[in-house]
Amino acid sequence: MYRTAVCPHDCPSVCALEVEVRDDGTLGRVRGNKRQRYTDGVICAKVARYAERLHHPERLTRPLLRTGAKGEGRFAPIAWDEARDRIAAAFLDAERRHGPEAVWPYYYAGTMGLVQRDGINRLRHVKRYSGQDDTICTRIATTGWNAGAGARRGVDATEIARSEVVVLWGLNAVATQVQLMNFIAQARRNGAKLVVVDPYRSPTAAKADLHLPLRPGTDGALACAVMHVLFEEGLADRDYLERYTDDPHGLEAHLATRTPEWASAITGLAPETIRGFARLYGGTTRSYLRLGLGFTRSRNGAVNMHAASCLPAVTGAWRVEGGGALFSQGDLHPLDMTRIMGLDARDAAVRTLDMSAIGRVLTGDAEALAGGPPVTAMLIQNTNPACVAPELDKVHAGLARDDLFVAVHEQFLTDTAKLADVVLPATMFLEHDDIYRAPGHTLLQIGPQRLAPPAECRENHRVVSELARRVGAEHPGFDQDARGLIETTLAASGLPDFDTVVAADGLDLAPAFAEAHFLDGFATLDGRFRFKPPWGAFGLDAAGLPAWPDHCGVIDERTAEHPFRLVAGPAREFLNTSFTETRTSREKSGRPTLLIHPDDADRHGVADGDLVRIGNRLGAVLLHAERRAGALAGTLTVESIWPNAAFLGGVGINRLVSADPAPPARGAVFHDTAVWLRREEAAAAAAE
Ligand SMILES: Nc1nc2c(c(=O)[nH]1)N[C@H]1C(S)=C(S)[C@@H](COP(=O)(O)OP(=O)(O)OC[C@H]3O[C@@H](n4cnc5c(=O)[nH]c(N)nc54)[C@H](O)[C@@H]3O)O[C@H]1N2
Ligand SMILES: Nc1nc2c(c(=O)[nH]1)N[C@H]1C(S)=C(S)[C@@H](COP(=O)(O)OP(=O)(O)OC[C@H]3O[C@@H](n4cnc5c(=O)[nH]c(N)nc54)[C@H](O)[C@@H]3O)O[C@H]1N2
Ligand code: SF4
Ligand SMILES: [Mo]
Repeated sequence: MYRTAVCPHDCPSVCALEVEVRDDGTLGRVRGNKRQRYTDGVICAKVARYAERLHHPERLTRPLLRTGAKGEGRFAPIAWDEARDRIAAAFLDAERRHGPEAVWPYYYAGTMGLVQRDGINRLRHVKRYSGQDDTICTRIATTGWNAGAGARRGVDATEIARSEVVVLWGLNAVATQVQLMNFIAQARRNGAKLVVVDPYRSPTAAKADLHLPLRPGTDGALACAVMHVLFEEGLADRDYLERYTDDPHGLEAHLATRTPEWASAITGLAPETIRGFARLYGGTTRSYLRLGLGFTRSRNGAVNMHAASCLPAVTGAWRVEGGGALFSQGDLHPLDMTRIMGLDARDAAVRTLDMSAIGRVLTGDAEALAGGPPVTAMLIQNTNPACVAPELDKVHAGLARDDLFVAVHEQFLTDTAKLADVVLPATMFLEHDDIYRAPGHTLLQIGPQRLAPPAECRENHRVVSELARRVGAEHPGFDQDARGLIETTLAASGLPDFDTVVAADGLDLAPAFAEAHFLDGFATLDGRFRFKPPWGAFGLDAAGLPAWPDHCGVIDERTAEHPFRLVAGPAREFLNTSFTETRTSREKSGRPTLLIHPDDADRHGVADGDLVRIGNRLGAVLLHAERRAGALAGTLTVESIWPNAAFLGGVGINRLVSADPAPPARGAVFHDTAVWLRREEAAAAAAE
């Protein structure tokens, strides 16, 4: 029998699923729900074989207590009561010694379900534990988008089917958002062109009519030169500009010197390529700009996102169906999250720690600790920082501290769980209730429990609520079950109830055409798109940011010592580090591989399959090379995020990634890394 479900993984698509529940209560096939208009029956291959993950023999099913040294990975099963008591005792002890800020609940979006993901904050707020600044993924992009448009919403992605030009900017849709390729295929049947802006020949770039392989971190320059050409060649919509934007004349004057030749020196793209792109983009208003996250993971990412988001305001593409832009639908119809997150108990005076700087926080960096006490106790849910966070060596050293107690609630013994004192087994999405919104589309969906949890697995909400009781935290949210929290949240948000939403395959929150296209005005104070953003309003660190769209030269530039730029993006068969535990995903992904331009490879005597070492001030990483054309010389790419053990040196690619915050509002700079490279003799490498 097929039952409806919602994919919980950290993916903008948040697909509507149909899952086969077999008579024996196990999971059979998984397919996309054709009735939901965004998913339209299309899902990714890794979730289509979900039974491999859900019924995995290595899945955690019992609480574990560390028996060996930290990080050694030796554990013994214990009873839930004992596990819970140990965590509660450690939290109370930390509080007694250093105050509640010594406890740091840490989480991210391993599940996107609002109850199971965000509920940990209720415990945090009620207990005044340290806050978490959620900077690891969307912060830079959100800042840059909101600088211009004011709110995270935009043109429905299904309109792509009616577009004449589709631009995927820093977005690897084949790997990270497969439905977009479905809509793009429909548009292309009517002659639409696909443009991909990406430093490397990603699987998506390989399918493009025009691929712009610019240098990483130079998108602001490209966007400026495109706008320069749009003004110069009469492709700007002056009527739209006067009605809907803040200062079009100031922008045009500023762009006078931002020529394709100027941008060519920065981006590495030929001036004629930039002109060609501008003419293609400006030759129609049915141009859809789908702005991804990849190009924002640089120190200048907010400025670059803002610059790119200016394009449809210059051509007036927002006016027509199939025209305009989308970064995220995250701000459509805000939900009242008070009950789930315990917002009514929040104390703004409690310190907030930058999650991306977890390595610095746990190794006692005073600035990262915001002048407060050390962190000595943690509960980690839905995230694997020992693999995915920047400055991995510091993360590992911090998590291995003897005076730090770490509980990890997980589905598998991840790199982070291996460093824990207590490991708790978690349910998977089909084993609990939750409610989901989606960055990539407009549907609010509920995924009801469809299967019984195996052995002793428990959902996040239950773990948090039971821990709350033992540490003396009181809030009505701890007394409700997940379904109750969902009902409360829906009612408080003025929405229909649980059963109604499930029966309807989700609730479509899509606004009317004019609102989606910002034709009633942008979400800014005066309703105008801002070419000249008030950067200071978005964060404390706005001093060096340019007043207008521009190239902002704060990236980790190449130097004689570090002549390459490294992009470390997601891999198709993994979802961050999820699915790295399944055999099929691992086999299809091969091994950690450095993609290198053939000219660079020749210069360094590197052949396919050779071992190379890349490094910077933070350390070095060893991996196998593959010669791949399609990027500019000087750009290296690794499709990751492989577990640490997959690397010969035992530490993953984020050893090289800095935890420096991007201005003005923080955010992790995963694709902003200058490195050196050398070919390694196999014997020396094997000795590691
Ligand atoms: N299969 C799969 N799907 C995923 C994930 C995964 O790991 N695997 N991760 C999920 C998560 S958490 C997220 S946040 C999303 C992210 O999904 P996307 O929005 O696609 O973002 P990224 O994958 O980080 O980067 C996309 C592309 O940006 C390129 N890029 C890097 N630097 C630059 C630059 O300076 N300029 C430009 N123009 N492009 C640049 C990268 O080479 C990459 O191909 O995907 C989600 N979906
Ligand atoms: N080099 C490099 N590093 C990156 C990135 C990159 O592009 N390049 N991307 C960054 C980005 S955008 C992100 S979002 C992060 C993501 O990094 P993570 O947050 O670590 O990624 P996930 O693999 O999505 O989820 C982590 C864990 O959540 C667990 N989990 C899933 N559901 C549940 C549940 O219901 N309960 C519990 N307790 N656990 C659950 C999974 O088993 C998984 O191990 O990585 C960042 N790191
Ligand atoms: S991982 Fe993304 S594309 Fe795959 S099923 Fe889940 S939401 Fe859809
Ligand atoms: Mo992410």
